[in-house]
Amino acid sequence: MNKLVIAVIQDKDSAKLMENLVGKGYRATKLASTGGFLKAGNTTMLIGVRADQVEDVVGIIRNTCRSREKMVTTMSPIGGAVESYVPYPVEVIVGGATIFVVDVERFEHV
Ligand code: 2BA
Repeated sequence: MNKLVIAVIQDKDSAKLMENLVGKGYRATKLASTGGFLKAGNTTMLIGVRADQVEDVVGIIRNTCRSREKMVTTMSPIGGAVESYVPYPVEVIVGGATIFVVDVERFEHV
């Protein structure tokens, strides 16, 4: 194992992704995480693989995780003054998946 695939995905896709990864013989760890922008729960998957398996794993993530529209309510000031704020709904498209592939310097399984 010399690569670590870190994928931030939506909670709704996590069970299916884990099933698809484990079904193909990959090992994965699921972490509960929170997005900085939406301040809502999401899921981070850690998947340790060989370099030649990275594209397969990224393909599984791509085929399993869907992007979805989410409404976020931000507080918007009226008239530029700080005294009155109104809730202001904004639509964002949340991936799919945000994927990082990093080199693993050392791997021990004891
Ligand atoms: P959140 O930070 O909660 O972001 C959720 C969605 O909000 C993002 O979807 C994007 O559509 C929007 N968004 C985020 N920051 C924004 C900003 N400054 N202005 C306007 N819209 C913004 P995704 O891009 O698909 O990201 C989904 C989740 O993946 C993020 O949740 C965060 O937990 C993670 N993520 C994304 N990029 C990352 C990065 N560079 N490093 C670490 N985590 C990242």
